[in-house]
Amino acid sequence: MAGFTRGFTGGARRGGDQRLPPGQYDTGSGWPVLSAELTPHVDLDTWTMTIDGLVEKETTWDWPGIQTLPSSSYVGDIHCVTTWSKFDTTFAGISVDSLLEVARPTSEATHVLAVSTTGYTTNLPIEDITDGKAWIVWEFDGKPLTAEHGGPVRMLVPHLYFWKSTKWITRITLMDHDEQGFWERNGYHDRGDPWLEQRYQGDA
Ligand SMILES: Nc1nc2c(c(=O)[nH]1)N[C@H]1C(S)=C(S)[C@@H](COP(=O)(O)O)O[C@H]1N2
Ligand SMILES: [Mo]
Repeated sequence: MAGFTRGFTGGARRGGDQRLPPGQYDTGSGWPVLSAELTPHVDLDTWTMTIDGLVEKETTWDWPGIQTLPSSSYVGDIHCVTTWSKFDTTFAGISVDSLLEVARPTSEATHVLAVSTTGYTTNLPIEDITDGKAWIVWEFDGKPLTAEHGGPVRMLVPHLYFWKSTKWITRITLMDHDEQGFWERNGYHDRGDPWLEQRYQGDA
């Protein structure tokens, strides 16, 4: 059709899909479950969350203790590397910043390993979990987070691919180097920015 170029059409479509990172589709109201391990039973009576490694004050919170921290929520999108994205999610819990404020990372700390009760791990640069970019959450859409989705308590790092959001979180260890976690050792990217399409080792 006269007046339209391929470039214009492509540009218009990109404009319409602005919320979708490259290569992703909108999964709609569904929420797929992706677990490498069997869903564990985590009892809140014995649950703990620890910040350790390169910190001034290694600290462990129990369930009543962590709820004394200021509540914080995330409203927005999540993106899984298997190409689904989910729009307008609402998670509630606390900001990782409130934990680090207490534990105080030393100046040597550059990266963290987020550790699940199951042994699942993922690595993150410290900048990706500070300044309001990461949460420890226990509610989804105003209801307790279900076990299959990481309940009672999971991590949430929504600006990175969702494998960085450790389910059944129990520990964040501060380190002076990057150390690959479960999926990173299995070929996935060390950082995982969906907008840069950092899916696999070797991607930009
Ligand atoms: N402990 C643990 N956390 C995990 C995973 C896992 O297998 N085990 N999978 C990751 C991946 S690949 C994704 S996409 C999300 C899936 O979360 P969901 O099952 O709530 O959708 O959790 C991430 N966190
Ligand atoms: Mo994923």
